[in-house]
Amino acid sequence: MTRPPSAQATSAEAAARNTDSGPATVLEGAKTPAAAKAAQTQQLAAGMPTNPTKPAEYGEASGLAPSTGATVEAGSRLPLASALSEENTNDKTGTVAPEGRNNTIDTLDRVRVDSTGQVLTTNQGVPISDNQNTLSAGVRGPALLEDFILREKLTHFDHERIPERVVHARGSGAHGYFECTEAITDITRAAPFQQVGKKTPVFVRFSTVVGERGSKDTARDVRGFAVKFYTDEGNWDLVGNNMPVFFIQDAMKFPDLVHAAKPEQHHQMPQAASAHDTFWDFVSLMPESTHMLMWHMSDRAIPRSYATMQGFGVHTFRFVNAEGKATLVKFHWLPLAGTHSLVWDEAVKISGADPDFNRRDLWERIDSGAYPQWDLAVQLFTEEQAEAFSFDVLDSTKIIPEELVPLRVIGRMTLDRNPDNFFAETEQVAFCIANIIPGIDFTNDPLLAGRIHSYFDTQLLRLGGPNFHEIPINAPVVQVHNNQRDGFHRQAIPRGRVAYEPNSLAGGCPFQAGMQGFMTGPARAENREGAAKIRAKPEKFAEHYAQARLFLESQTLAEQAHIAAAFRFELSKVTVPAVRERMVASLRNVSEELAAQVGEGLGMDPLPAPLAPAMANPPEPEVARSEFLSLMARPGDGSIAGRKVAIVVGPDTDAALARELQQALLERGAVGRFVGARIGPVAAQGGELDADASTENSPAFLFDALAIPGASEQMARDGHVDEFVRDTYRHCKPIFATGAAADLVRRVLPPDLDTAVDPALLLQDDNAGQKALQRFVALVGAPRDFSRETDPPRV
Ligand code: HDE
Repeated sequence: MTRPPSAQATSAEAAARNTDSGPATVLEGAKTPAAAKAAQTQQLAAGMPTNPTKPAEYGEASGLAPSTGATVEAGSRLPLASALSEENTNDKTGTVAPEGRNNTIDTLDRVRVDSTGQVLTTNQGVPISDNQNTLSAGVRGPALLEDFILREKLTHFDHERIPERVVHARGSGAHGYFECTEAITDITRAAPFQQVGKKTPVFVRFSTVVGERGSKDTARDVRGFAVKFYTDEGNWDLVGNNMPVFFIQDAMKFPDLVHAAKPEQHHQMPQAASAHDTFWDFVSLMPESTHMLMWHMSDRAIPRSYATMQGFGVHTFRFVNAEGKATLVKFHWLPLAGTHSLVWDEAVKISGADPDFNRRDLWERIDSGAYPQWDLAVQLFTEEQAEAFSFDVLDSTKIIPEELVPLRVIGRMTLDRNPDNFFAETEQVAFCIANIIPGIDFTNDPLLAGRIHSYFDTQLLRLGGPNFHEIPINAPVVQVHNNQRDGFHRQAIPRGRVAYEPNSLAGGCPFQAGMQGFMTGPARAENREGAAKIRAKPEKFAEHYAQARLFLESQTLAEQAHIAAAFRFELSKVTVPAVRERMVASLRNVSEELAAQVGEGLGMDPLPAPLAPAMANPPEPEVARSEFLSLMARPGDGSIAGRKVAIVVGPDTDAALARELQQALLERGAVGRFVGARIGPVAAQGGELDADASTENSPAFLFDALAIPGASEQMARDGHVDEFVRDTYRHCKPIFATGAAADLVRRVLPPDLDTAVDPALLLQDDNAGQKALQRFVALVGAPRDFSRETDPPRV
């Protein structure tokens, strides 16, 4: 039976209002939005009678060149809406979802809060009339449960903490940008490297590994160097360290390593230190850690500043170009300020006087315009080259000496903005080694594989669910569109009813990107196709000592002495002699001289027999000594920006010289602080100086150099000033003293010391200090001259 058209229209309009069932046919040219939506939805679904890309999913060809997803354009935005009522807007709902946009992705401005001129409110936006008093029944009466304002405030406070990172808990972050200086489009299609001058925003977090969130900065430890690139093709996280190798070769050993290094489980001691039994017990049983131990015992483990550390991606990665051709790559960050470290005695003292030493330094450098900068360099090499090396490039306990594959600088990173809020940014930032972008790919390094799993997993717990990518600091700068839904703290409100793919009801959107998207490189030479499932290590992983020796041999004599002293110190803290002996037995495989020095320092006579190496006939290493591994190899550009100088002042200070020095330092981006016996005005010779630090609150080891422009009786009687001279001298930092202060310095130092031959000791008997001033200023940023050092120290 045919119905009159008007009756058909009426039933179509009626059917369109139901959310279940529906008519057999849909009316074209419907009048109401509901019927129009039904008609257009039908049109959309009919536009995709089959899944057109299905046949292309099969076979190797699809693996090599996946197709772009099929889409159908809707007649209007109507059929893609969640609800017809989206047209009814108000101040809260806003308007309909802007076309093709995800507004949770935007600059951080959308979440920055400025309370200037605003009244206090609850978390519901209700103005708070009284932020001083709990609601009570009468002035002296009991507090009332009804006080939702108090309860909200206390409850939020009770929940302020989140779990700290299992490792790298203590960290400091900064914003900045990466600028491409060489486009390497022939090697990779990765977005940051496509165009000279292209800037990619970054957020960087530096950290120590072992200590808890509130621990000291200057512990002997590896430093994390994690960089999040917010690229045009999504976030790329290069989560590296300030040392190019690692303790272990397989992720299976990571929890063991961390448990051994953390405070011992029975009494939770020591905090932020590797100098204890369980660490040395573990590493002495794991000879693959020997190379890393050399780095760990070197001055690299106590950096002067995050700005003076090198950074390394550690693993071998892959660059992939637009044609899909892969090149193996190692990443290096080279600080423009050069590589500079502390000495151990200094690090120990700093940890007491200023546990925030590195954090403060980073913050102050950035806020004073002395922006930390690093060049990004890559080592590029082929599978064939890798095959021929005496070591395995999948082994994270090995470097590729720069003599074998030189560095190529492709860009520069500048950190130019401190975070607004430590928790929201530095604490909530979630680095993940699995965050890579088109043009970058993994290798089969077994340590890397574990990391690809672990970082995502750890954030789920730490940040409370699967939506941590929506926390503003973690959100990319490009749009996010997918069918992942729900979970704790979801912020995006997806429009429409479709959360699956393939679909026809949303016109196929969002659709797969095909060749435009991230592609896992198909050719992996190291992947032996068809090999049996196995738990084993490649043969070359068994060689454990050649690169430990390479590192040691490549250090200056002073650096070698520091390494020996660090082993002696750390092992002297071990309470079980057998553990010490095992470690010294292992060191004999690196260097008889080092083992003898350490053994002697531990009262070991005779030395234990060398540990039996895992590989009987190791291959001859290509390089026995590298010119790039010493901290001295990269002294930097000579800049002193960000450095700090103590200018000790008192009644006989030459005020003009003190001011001139302060000015000269400031002009070069460094800070000269007037350090008095007390803070406040000092009536010096030729004018008043304002001491903003005191010898009591800012001891010498917090500074890079010491100047005493003239001395008074009072200063000569002040034991703190003696300590300034002694510590600055012992830590091999420049000292500049004029007039009576030159005598004061000589009095503090041993009488038989020939102060005239020390280039960093500028003692001017007359008051004509200006001559030496410029020399002193230049020395402030120079590598330390360790010729003063003796063991034990004389001063
Ligand atoms: Fe990490 N590491 N790691 N690591 N790592 C973490 O992730 C892990 C390794 C590094 O500033 C954790 O968010 C495993 C090497 C840095 O937030 C965790 C293995 C290198 C940071 C984790 C390694 C690193 C971390 C803890 C062995 C240098 C701090 C909290 C397979 C290349 C990032 C977190 C930041 C943090 C796991 C080894 C660097 C637990 C399983 C090698 C810089 O996921």
